[in-house]
Amino acid sequence: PFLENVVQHPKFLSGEYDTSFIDTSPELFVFPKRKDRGTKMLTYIGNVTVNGFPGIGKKKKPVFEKPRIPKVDHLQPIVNGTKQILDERGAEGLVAWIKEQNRVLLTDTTFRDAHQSLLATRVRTTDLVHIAEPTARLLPNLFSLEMWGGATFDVAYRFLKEDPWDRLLKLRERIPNVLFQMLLRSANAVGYKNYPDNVIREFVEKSAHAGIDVFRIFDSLNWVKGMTIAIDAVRQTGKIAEAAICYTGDLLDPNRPKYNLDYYKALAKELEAAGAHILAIKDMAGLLKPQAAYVLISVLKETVDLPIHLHTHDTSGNGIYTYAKAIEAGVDIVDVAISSMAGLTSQPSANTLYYALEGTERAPQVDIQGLEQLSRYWEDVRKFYQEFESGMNAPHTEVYMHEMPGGQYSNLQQQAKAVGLGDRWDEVKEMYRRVNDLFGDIVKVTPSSKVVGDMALYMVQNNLTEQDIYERGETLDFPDSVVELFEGYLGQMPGGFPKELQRIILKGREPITVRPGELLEPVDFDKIKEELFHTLGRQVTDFDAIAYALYPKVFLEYTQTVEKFGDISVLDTPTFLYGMRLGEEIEVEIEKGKTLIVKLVAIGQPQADGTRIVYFELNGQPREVIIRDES
Ligand code: 3PY
Ligand code: ZN
Repeated sequence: PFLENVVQHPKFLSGEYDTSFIDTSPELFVFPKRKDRGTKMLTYIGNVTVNGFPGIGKKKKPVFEKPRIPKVDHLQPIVNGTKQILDERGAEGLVAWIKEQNRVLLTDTTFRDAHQSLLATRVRTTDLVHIAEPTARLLPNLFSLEMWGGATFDVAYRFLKEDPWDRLLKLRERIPNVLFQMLLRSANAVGYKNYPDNVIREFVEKSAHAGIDVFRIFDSLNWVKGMTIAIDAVRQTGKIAEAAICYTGDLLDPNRPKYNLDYYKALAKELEAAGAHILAIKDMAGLLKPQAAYVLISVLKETVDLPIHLHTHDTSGNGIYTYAKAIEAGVDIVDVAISSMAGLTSQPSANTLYYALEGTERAPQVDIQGLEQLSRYWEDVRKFYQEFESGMNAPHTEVYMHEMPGGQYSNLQQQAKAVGLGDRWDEVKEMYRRVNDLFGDIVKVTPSSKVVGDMALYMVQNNLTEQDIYERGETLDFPDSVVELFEGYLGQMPGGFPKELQRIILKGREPITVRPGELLEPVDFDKIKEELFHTLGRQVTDFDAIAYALYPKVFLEYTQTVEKFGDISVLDTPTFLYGMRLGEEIEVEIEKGKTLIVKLVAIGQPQADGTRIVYFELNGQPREVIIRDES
């Protein structure tokens, strides 16, 4: 182990060491404790059985059916797809190929936005891995699979205690033929605040290297200046820079002129000039009505010489009609989800769109039987996560009033409950819209949507009106996120910030008007690696260093969990979320070819010190673990 520590030490690797290296590096003598993976795993299972899972609590584990995995012939070669087109012809070649297609192309969001919007982003890597190869075989004609980014990165470490990079690598290995797409929040990367430029560059470079092909890049205020570093970084990697315009307001409403056709045309031209390969229209709340879609797509097709990729959410129930009109107007690619993971706050259903367009010349090239088989799998898997459903179970046209993004609805609802406003939810939604108007009609998407949500909760909780803000604002303590927005730390707003409100919120402080990245010190990744090596006592990857740079606290908590319980990403989801029933037996494949058989035999009574003994059988041998009962 000593030699292993030496050869893995960042100083050694970088060649920056001399004869004092060993004497001045005590971490070389820190050896990893001998791992007993079995005991760690039983400790996790015992703990979740006794204490429950965050967000679910202590619920009896339901009996779930084994998910129906489509039968595919593993021996056949996997059919080539868009990934090979990009690899062989490069970014420009792929763009030329898209333009040659007459049929509408499809992006499947099931692996990312669909579960971010329906299941609080909780779908785990194991459930994706099990359906990866069938997806590659059944849907080889997809344009792309959106499978990373947005909230999936943070939630993986924070709640699922697994490594999102590992997810990317595992899926890439199993899906060699379809482009992998991610959602990148420009200077906010996959976080909620602006990061230094070198963090964005490093993140993009390593993501591309690990398997991302298409980067959908948006800025939460549609501020193109805030997108330039990300666009440039993606272009440098040879991958696809898909720059997005976030759609907001109501294009055809003459009473709402701020976000009109001229606004979108100007933005589209700016993004083309900034180096976009593809233009995305990101309708994150599902506000783009059918006729507006027709007008917008028709005009943008004439404005720029880029393929256009449309993203919407089906919250209002109008999604398929909006897509039909956009397809009529010549949109190149649309975002859909497998039907059992589609609709409501998620994307419109791929299966439904197939039937809507059947027999027309723009019908997508997709195997409907494949979609149906995949839908059965997701129908089963979705049940594992039922505790994370939002409770919305019918079209919700109110979205045209509050304009909340698909992914925010259930989140803000939880936040409202947490601060005791659960029974005033209708007021919160209405206040969300009023805050939008107070802020001068603002684009609402992560993280600007979070700021609007924070302000709405703050105003409802303190019974404040717009008038109170103007009259008593000097004495009010606004949420930090609100202050940061008005300071300019998320970038600049279309048409500028409302001046008087800005003055009140900043209480005399001057806002910044430059790109926040110009003011932030670059992150020293070598230093991070050295510090992490010291803290974790193990080899540190580039991936770890990026994760730490993005969210140090979340990443360290994740590593502590892994230290305590081992790699729990290998557990099946029902066991991960609910633990085990008495007498139940499960199999856990901890590595290829190595399976543990675990049986829960008994749970002892609480002892005087607040612990319980949980009795298992591990591969037929009795094993006990001591668990602190937190109730
Ligand atoms: C995200 O940033 O996570 C989004 O999905 C925005 O729509
Ligand atoms: Zn979305």
